[in-house]
Amino acid sequence: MPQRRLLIVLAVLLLSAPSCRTGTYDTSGRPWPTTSEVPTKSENTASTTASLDLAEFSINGELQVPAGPVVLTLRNNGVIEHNVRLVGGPVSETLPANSTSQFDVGELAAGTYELICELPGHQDAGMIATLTVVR
Ligand SMILES: [Cu+2]
Repeated sequence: MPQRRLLIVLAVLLLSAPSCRTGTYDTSGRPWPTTSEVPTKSENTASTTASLDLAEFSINGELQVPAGPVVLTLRNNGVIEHNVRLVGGPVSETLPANSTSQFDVGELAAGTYELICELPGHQDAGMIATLTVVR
């Protein structure tokens, strides 16, 4: 009776499979990893974060970063609003006094870049700095 034997094997498999799975899921007590915790191949280069302080009228802070993706954490310590333009590249949002903002400037190759505040008169008053990107 080979067919009957096969049916018994199938029945045993069907009955045992759910109980195995239940044990594995319920006793771990740990959440499954979310997709954000599993890096994809295109995201395996972590971006560098550098902090810059804005004021009347200056741009100071971490002005040397390694080549690659760069995010600038801007802090406006001044009493009026400011922004930051990577000359030849993107511009940040305009920050009100006493606020912070993340400014993703993208991927930077080694070299020097000028950072300025674009609000009228601010660059001439001193809001200009050189960001050095090193290999
Ligand atoms: Cu400014």
